[in-house]
Amino acid sequence: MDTALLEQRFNEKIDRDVRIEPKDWMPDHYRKTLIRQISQHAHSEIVGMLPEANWITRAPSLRRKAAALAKVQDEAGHGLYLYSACETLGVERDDLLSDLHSGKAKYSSIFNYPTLSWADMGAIGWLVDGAAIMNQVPLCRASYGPYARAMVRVCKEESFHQRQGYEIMLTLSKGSEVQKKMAQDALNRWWWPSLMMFGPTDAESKHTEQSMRWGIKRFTNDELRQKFVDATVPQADLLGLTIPDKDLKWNEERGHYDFGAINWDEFFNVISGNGPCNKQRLDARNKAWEEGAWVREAANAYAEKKAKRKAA
Ligand code: BYC
Repeated sequence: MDTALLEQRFNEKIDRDVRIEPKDWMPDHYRKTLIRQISQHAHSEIVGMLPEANWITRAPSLRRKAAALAKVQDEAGHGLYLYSACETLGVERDDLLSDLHSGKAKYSSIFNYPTLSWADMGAIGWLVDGAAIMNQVPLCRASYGPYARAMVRVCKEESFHQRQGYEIMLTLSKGSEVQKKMAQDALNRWWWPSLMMFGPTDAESKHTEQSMRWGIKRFTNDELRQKFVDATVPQADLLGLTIPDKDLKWNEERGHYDFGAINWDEFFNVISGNGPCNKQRLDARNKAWEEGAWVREAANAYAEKKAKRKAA
């Protein structure tokens, strides 16, 4: 069958909202866009484990420690589902990881900020996982089957993460003056980076238009950012905390909150590798990769031995 006909069939499937599966024909650009987005997402999950893992030993109670451990383990699992989904597109996991380790591949800007206090665990769960859910629920309807199916489970776990984060914030904001101050300070530091997670404005976004046409993305970056602000402001009110934006105001006419200007210079600086923790995060991933070499070797040796025994 010639390429034009294959492309026509592919487009018809997209128009009818029929899922594209690994063995189906797909345009090269569609495949590459998926590999880029899914691998960046997978990297974000495993780099996202680092700022929180830092607090497991310092969690203030056994209950908090167990929840933090479960959350970090879930993130490792999300990384695995996503690397597996990416492999169905014909790439090798080792190559994806090597791009992460060399600094070539991107991962979410948010994980290049430091976690300075316990309240940051609350703010990350509430805001960062909250933003992740806002972005990822529509991805459960993405046009590529393995990605969409991976997202269903990821979103269920993310909603547990968001709730545990909000509960930490609730406890702190109803606690002593010092605890309330910690919660406010964490909100002050995480609010703007959380808004940046949704990516550049629609006018600046390189990939949105094509990804929307292919049903990889279902909403634009600005649409999701607005949904997040609208959902989160009442949650901050309930906590009795103040969002650090003097321009934040309900707009009766639009039926949305207006919010202040985002510092896009900061965002582009962070995604170019110059954020406060980029180097630390990549060093930690590289160290984990090197120190885990014996596990990979042992697993390979075991698999080879098993295959030989089966063949004998
Ligand atoms: N950070 O054309 P655009 C999580 C890049 S957290 C870094 O709009 P696209 C978690 C973008 O890659 C989140 N880079 O791109 C939560 C592109 O660069 P390249 C992970 C960013 O793809 C808690 C350029 O800027 N979630 O899961 O249409 C604990 C232009 O952008 C960012 C996902 O990855 C950013 N924030 O839209 C643990 C969700 N934003 O590739 C883990 C899936 C943009 O041309 N991904 N860039 O060099 C998506 O939905 C989309 O990829 C994005 C960006 C909305 C993020």
